[in-house]
Parts: sequence; structure tokens; C-alpha cells
Amino acid sequence: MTSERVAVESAKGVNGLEKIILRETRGSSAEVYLYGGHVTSWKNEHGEELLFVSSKALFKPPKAIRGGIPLCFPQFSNLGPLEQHGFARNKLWSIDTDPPAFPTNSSSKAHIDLILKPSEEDMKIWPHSYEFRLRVALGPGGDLMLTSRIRNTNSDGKPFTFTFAYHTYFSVSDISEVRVEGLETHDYLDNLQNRERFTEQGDAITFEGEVDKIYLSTPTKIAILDHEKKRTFVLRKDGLPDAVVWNPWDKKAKAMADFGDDEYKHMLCVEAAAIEKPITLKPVANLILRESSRVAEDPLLWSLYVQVS
Ligand code: TA6
Repeated sequence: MTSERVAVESAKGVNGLEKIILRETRGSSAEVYLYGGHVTSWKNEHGEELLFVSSKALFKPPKAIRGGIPLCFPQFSNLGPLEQHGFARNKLWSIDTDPPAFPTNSSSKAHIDLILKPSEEDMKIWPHSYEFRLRVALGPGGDLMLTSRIRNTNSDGKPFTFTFAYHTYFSVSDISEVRVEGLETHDYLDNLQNRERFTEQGDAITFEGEVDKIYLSTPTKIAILDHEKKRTFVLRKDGLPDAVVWNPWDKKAKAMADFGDDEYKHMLCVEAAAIEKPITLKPVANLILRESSRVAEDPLLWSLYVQVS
């Protein structure tokens, strides 16, 4: 592999924040910031960016980066006493130099293991000891896989409970031309109507206004069809029963300082999540949560899994 195609490279990103660049032999690439364990770029073999990051995103702690794949842990949204979406997305992660063996073998060298552990200060906010390991990997076909392994290391034997989401911002050509398939007929909680419960209509979801819905117990495969780009994102998730669909549309877009007024036209969040039934983890128990996304010019399938050991 020539120097410019080193599989894993550390580099300085925006505001000097450290990032890891992953490159796959066939040309796809991804970038992950240690700040937030945050994937901010995923490009296909043609160098086309597949994730949305706002032109107004602040790469400045403690503000989370607007775009890419923020990690919502240990709390989704305001479903608890902690700050919105928890704290994992605004903590500094480290490179995990000695990760436990990985459940599956991948031929791709383009992966990085990060780890987050609480400091004394953190324990005052959330009184639990844990190890959150995140592997970000690029597959041979350019697919992006995120695997979270969460271990409860409380020495007092106490379990802890959390909600979780991969808050993925997909880049789309024109939101009014996008369809989401796989959530039809499923129940959802509408965040715009006090999380009241409704059932989705029978057709694929299309967008003509603000959407903020938590779909419950969805299928493991969800597709995002971008007709203009003749592109389909195939998102696979296991162990993450729910899926959030969000687009702020024009008014909310204007209200967000780190988001451009018209940028809602070019992004859609489809988030693999565990929200309706919070996850409880006993000490020493190990949980693996995984999501993968793939671009399929001609839709093909991908599969991954979740395991509790
Ligand atoms: O995932 C959807 C959502 O919970 C929306 O309600 C909206 O608040 C969005 O996340 C962004 O949240 P943030 O805290 O990043 O501004």
C-alpha cells in the first residue's frame, strides 16, 4: 500500500483536535476524532462524502460536533437527568492499544479501537465505572461498521442502565427526494407531539417538513434511497431495536447556531438506537452493540449481529 494509502494514520484535524484516518485498499476512507469518538467522514471509492457535517460545526469541547456520527450514551435525548444525549459525544477518548479479541475477523486493516473510561469528575455526574470500547472499521466493500463494547466495571456490584444511539447524519442530495424503507407500519413516538405513540403509514417515509420520531422494535435493515444520486444507504443494526428519524427542517435549522439555515435540505439522521427499553448491564457483563452502513448502487444486503456474554 503506497504511503498515501496507509490503512490507519493519526493526524491533526480542525482546531488541532487529533483524528484517525482509515483508508481501505479499494479507495474508501473514514475519519474519526478522539473528541467524542466521533466519525466525521466516510467516503466511497470515488472520494464522495457520504456523511453530513455542518459547515458551521464547532470542533470545540464541550460542544458536540454537528454532523457525522455522534454517540448518544448513557442517555438518549433528554430521557434522564444528564445533559442532552449524554456525555460520550463530548469526552476525549483514547486509542485502545490492547483491545480484547474481536468477535469477528475482518480482512480489512482499516480499523481503529477507541476507549472511554470515566474520570473521578465524571463519576460525580454518573456514578458508574465502565469501559466503553468502540471499533470503527471499513470493510472491503467500503462499508462502515461501528461496534460498541460496553463493560460494567463497578466494584460495588451495582448494575447500571442506559439508553443509546448512533446519531448518524447521512448526506443526501435533496431531502424532498429521499425515501426511507423498512419502517412502514411500525409504531413510533413522536417527539413533536409529547412522544405520543402512533403507527406509521404503509408506504415508505418521505419528507416535507420537520420530523423527529423514535421508531420502536424495527427490522434490522433500513434503507435510505437518494433518487437524485441513484444511491441507497443500507443500514444494518442488531441489538439496537429502535431507530430515530430526524430532520429539523427550516425553523429548527435557523435556531441552531452550529447548523446552516438551508443545510436541512442535504442531511437526514437515521439512528440505530436502544431507547424504549433501556439496557441494564450487570458488573463484569459485556455488551456488544453494532451498526453498519453501506452504499449500494444496486441494493445488496449486509448483516451484523449483537451478543451479550
Ligand atoms: O435524534 C433526534 C434528536 O433527539 C432531536 O430531538 C434533536 O434534538 C437532535 O437529536 C439533535 O440534538 P442535539 O443535542 O445534537 O442538538
